[in-house]
Amino acid sequence: MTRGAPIRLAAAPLSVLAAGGLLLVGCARGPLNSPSEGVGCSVTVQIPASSSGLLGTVEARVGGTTRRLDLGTTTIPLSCGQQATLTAEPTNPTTNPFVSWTVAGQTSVASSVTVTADGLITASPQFFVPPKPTPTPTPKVRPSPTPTPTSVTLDQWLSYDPAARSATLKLVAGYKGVNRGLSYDGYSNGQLAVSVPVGWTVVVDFSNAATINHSAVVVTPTGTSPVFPGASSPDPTVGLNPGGSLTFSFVASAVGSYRIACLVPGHEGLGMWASFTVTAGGVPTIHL
Ligand SMILES: [Cu+2]
Repeated sequence: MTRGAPIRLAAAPLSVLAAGGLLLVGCARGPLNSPSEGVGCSVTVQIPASSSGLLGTVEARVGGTTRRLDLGTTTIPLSCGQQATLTAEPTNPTTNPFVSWTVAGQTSVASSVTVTADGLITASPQFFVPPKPTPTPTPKVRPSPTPTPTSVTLDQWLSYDPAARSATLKLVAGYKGVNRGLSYDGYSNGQLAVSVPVGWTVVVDFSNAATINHSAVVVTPTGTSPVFPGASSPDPTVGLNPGGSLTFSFVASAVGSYRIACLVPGHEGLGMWASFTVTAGGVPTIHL
């Protein structure tokens, strides 16, 4: 058969279809039964493209010939009045079961429908596509707030923790041999002046860098005993051995002007004392 073959060959379409061609003799006019030419009858099967690919087998049987259809749009010319049976079988009935055929605007839930070509018919199968799971929103990571510094370091000798209301004072007796070792942190005669707010805890890291024993005690200018419980290195009149170190702590529980003095006999009088003030408020300070 050729395109010039007689028009009304009712039997011709099937044989041509079987040969895989689409050049069918129309039922109306012209050599082609193509919708693009606006002539004749056909069924156009549209299988929507899916990201999942073809979800099932779609076939069109015309007469005794079955043709498998692929994704997209396939127009099968028919003789007007000719029937075509459209079948859709899901590849995976569990996840993508067949839903319906839509033929000429009407819906059929049967997986196989027979249409009679009375014009340009469109048909489309639908397979169930499970909805995509809602993506779990990625929890927004909140930028952690800049941590409040838990400790403020004023210098190498004094730091404090406002939240804990605690100050740490490093006292090195005889540091660098200042005042023949009768000094704290390199200062004597009250040149080292530390203050803390009342109620704060003071931790004293005391070490002895001198060649003789020394101690450290919070006293009044003329006192010989600690003004706050615990505000003394042990056995202060004997003192800590050279090279030794220890820690003691106390609560600065009363506002006032005090000293940190060495109570090894004679040392305070030779200048081995620092100024220690308990203030009514504020934050710890150190002056050198
Ligand atoms: Cu001393």
